[in-house]
Order: sequence, then structure tokens, then C-alpha cells
Amino acid sequence: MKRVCAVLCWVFVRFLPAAVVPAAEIDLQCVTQFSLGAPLGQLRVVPMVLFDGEGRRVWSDLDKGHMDMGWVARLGKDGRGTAMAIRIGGKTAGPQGFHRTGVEEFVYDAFSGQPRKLGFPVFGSLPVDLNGDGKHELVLGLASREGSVPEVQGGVLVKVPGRVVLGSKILDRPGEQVVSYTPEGTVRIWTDASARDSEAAQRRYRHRFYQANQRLTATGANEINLGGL
Ligand SMILES: [Ca+2]
Repeated sequence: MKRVCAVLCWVFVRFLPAAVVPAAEIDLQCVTQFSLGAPLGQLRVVPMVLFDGEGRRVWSDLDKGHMDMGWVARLGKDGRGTAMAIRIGGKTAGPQGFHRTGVEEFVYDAFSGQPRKLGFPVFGSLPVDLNGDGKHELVLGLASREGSVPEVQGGVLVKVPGRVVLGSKILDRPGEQVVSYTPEGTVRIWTDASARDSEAAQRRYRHRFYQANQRLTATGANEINLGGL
């Protein structure tokens, strides 16, 4: 035991002083400096931007405010690329859930940036390709969007009982699945029993972006970002 203590003391004495460098040996210099353009705490300007594969900006919009949620999806019979953003004025989070104020919805053609009107509110919706045809259905049931299904024009809305926390391909079954829970503690996975995976759907599942997004579920990123085009 004495031998062990002696060794530990030797390590402490031998290496600790080496980690404490005298201040006189540090020549601290600033090698670069730039301004963030706004005081910290006000850096919530997140515009809507589409970049191409070379990182060039294709289109952008909304250079003011905080974009709290958003998704991209292929909607309608032609599977048109569609992008959605939710701008909010404020948000609180706690045991009673998220509460957002000043909600504004913005919908675009994903590739041109032209505004689109879908004919129904998109706040709290989640794009999921339930039937595997390569085009998204919009699932309602996010904690922020519980309630009745509005009349739909040009889209498919599916109401899932409970609160939806995830929509992605998580089971070895055709189509994508939806995970929901109830406040009583019941977790359910929903699937379309008639689903058939099309070639377009299989291409999406195989895409590196899709597979990378599936690993973001524990980061706090919104579950509605998991699908992709
Ligand atoms: Ca579909």
C-alpha cells in the first residue's frame, strides 16, 4: 500500500507543476477579429436559403426574424418540391410543452423560391411518405398541432392519434413509419398496411443525406427535418 501511495505522490509532484505554465511564458496575441454584426442574444436571423451542390446561393428570403421550424417535401400528384418555414415571435418550453407566439407560415416552391399557397395551414405538420410512392403525406399530430384535419386542396393530410415525435423509415416494412405517444405513456408506431416502396422512395432511403438525417434524432433537431426530398 505504501508503495502505491508513493507512486501516486511521485506522479502528482512530477507532472502537476508542468501543467502550470508561468504567465511570463505566454505571449498572448489576437490573430484575427471580426464583428458578428449584432449583440449576442440577438443573433437569431436565420433566412430561408437554398444552396446548390457547390455551396452557391440559389434563392433566399426572410432575412428577419427567427425561423423556428420547417421542412421540405414532395407534395401533390406531381410530387412538386415544396419548402415550408415557420417564423415565430417567441417560444417557451417546460413541463407543459412548447408554446409559440406570433406564428407565421411561409411556403415556397423548393427549387425556384416562388411563394406557394397550399390551401391549408402547415404549422405542426410532418411530411412522411406513408405509402412509399415517393411523395409525402402530411401527418398531423405534433404536440403543437393537435386537432381536426382541415379541408385539403392539393395535398394529403393524415391525422395520427396521440402526439407524433418521429416520421421516417425505422422498420423493415414498406413506406415510412410514424412514432407517437400519449401522455399516459403509450408509444405506438404507425404504418400504412397497403404501402409499396416505389423506386423513387427507395432512392430516397438509400441517399446519404437521408441516412445522415436519421442520426440527428438525439440532437434536438426537429423531427420534421428527417425526410428530405
Ligand atoms: Ca406517399
